[in-house]
Amino acid sequence: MNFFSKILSLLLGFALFSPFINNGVVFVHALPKFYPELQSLNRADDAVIKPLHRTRFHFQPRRHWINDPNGPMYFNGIYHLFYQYNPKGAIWGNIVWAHSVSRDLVNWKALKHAIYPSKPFDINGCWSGSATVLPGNKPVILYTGIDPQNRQVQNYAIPANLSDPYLTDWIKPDDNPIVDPDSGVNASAFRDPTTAWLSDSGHWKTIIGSKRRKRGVAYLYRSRDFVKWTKAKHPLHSAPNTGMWECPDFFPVPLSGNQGLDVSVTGNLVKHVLKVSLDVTRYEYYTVGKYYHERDRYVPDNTSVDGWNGLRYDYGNFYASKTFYDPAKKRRVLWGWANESDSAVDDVSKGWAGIQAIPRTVWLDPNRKQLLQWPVEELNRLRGKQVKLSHQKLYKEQHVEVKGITAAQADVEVTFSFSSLDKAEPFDPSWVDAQAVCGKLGSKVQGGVGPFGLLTLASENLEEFTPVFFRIFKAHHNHVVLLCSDASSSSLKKEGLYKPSFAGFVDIDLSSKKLPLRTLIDHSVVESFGGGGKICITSRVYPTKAVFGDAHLYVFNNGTEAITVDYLSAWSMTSATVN
Ligand code: DQQ
Repeated sequence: MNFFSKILSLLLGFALFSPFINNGVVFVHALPKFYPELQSLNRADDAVIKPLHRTRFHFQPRRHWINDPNGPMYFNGIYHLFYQYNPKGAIWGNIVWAHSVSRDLVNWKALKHAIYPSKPFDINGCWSGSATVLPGNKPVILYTGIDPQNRQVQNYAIPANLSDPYLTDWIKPDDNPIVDPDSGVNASAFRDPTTAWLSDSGHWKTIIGSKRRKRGVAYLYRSRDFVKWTKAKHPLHSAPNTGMWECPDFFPVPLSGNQGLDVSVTGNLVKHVLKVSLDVTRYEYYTVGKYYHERDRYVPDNTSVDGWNGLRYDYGNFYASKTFYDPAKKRRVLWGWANESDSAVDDVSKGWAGIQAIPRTVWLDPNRKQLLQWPVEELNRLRGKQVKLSHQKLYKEQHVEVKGITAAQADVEVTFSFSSLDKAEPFDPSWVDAQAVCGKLGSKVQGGVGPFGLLTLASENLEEFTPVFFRIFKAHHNHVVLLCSDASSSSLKKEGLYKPSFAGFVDIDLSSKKLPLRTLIDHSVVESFGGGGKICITSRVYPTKAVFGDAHLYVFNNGTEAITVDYLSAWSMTSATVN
């Protein structure tokens, strides 16, 4: 889909964002919309929280609105997750940093809010930011405050008591703000400082997301003491026509292996990744490239598209993401926000809105052109009853039920195989947008090799289902693999739902004639990892029939080429203890 049709589909479907038109270009609103009339002054209590679509092993607070993950870090054996939270209602507003802690990234304990508006430098909001653990094991948070003039300024906060294992209380020193928008910077587009890295020269460096007209920009700041910051002459990176860069993230990955690295590592044995969240599309993209640390310039590799059509962590509902380095397991872990796809009115009536996707380990694909992602290994501890299938043939128009697990709360790993690609449908070179192809062909239009995959959250008679499936096309010189997570038939509810046919093309070697897929199903979220983590898609869905014990899971094939389920393992997932 081109930029305009992407925006249009957002406008048609997504009630949360309202459009405005500028020079003939349709934009969606920058931040989530503020609905003064829907802000409740009374806390919704547990009695009014609607449990129907609440997740059971994804991160969410007990009630109200959440958005971006903030300042994730590991400190003295404990994982911390802060997040943007509205303590007063289920829509965006009154934003504070809520705080939860965990020993395993799966079970979480809620603490009191860590940072909330209280000083002139953040009186109108405590927006996104990051944590950096300074030498001597001292965490510091950098975050964006909204000041009385509604300017975006950058602040720091430090733990009140380093010997408190939970770091419950945070102090915002009086020398804040530490970075003001200077005259060359748009003060209403200057936010979301990254985890800082330390250079050989002894300078700390951080980037702050911004825009100059329509150019997305990552401004670079340097400091020796973490308090006095100076803007570098040049941004670390910028790209034309990408609009505001929210929540940038910048980190090294080793050239080989799946270990993570501390953010300060540079050199010839690493590449760097720069991710930005595009305010205009509400999608993110990242590039893999080289960081020239002496000049503080980042240059994407020529294999990485720098712009709207760049690589995405997730081709579905996943935004404002942030990684952190976990020194305990030597891995880099990615958090991302999966917003609701229902309406603001639905959210108010549910009493809650927003989840975090399952934290994912990320590392560089051996092809060095993209990242790979996989749910953190600790999630496997929730796996309960297991059922298996093997060597199951699926002829065209066939679906087979995977029985014996809780299909509304499950983890499924499957490898499909096919014996030939001869029947692959021709690929139309004008199909640049995977989501449009998925929307057009879906799972119901018969293909050659595919569509085949899973029917998740399916009602018994398939009035409702969310298919996650591959479809393989024959292009001029190669084959093109599409992964779709199609919400168009996910719910019988007609009004107020955004039901996109999310999809991405995946660069995958088909010589083994096998395609693996892992899908996490959790009541209102279907989170898929195709090709061993080469492509991820998260959908939010709201079934009315396929709920709890009435949800079913199937494998299916709707292509003329027979498909084999080489091996499938599905587990009922037990519920995590979340907040
Ligand atoms: N959310 C925060 C901003 C950030 C945006 C405000 C991204 O700091 O740019 O809640 O979702």
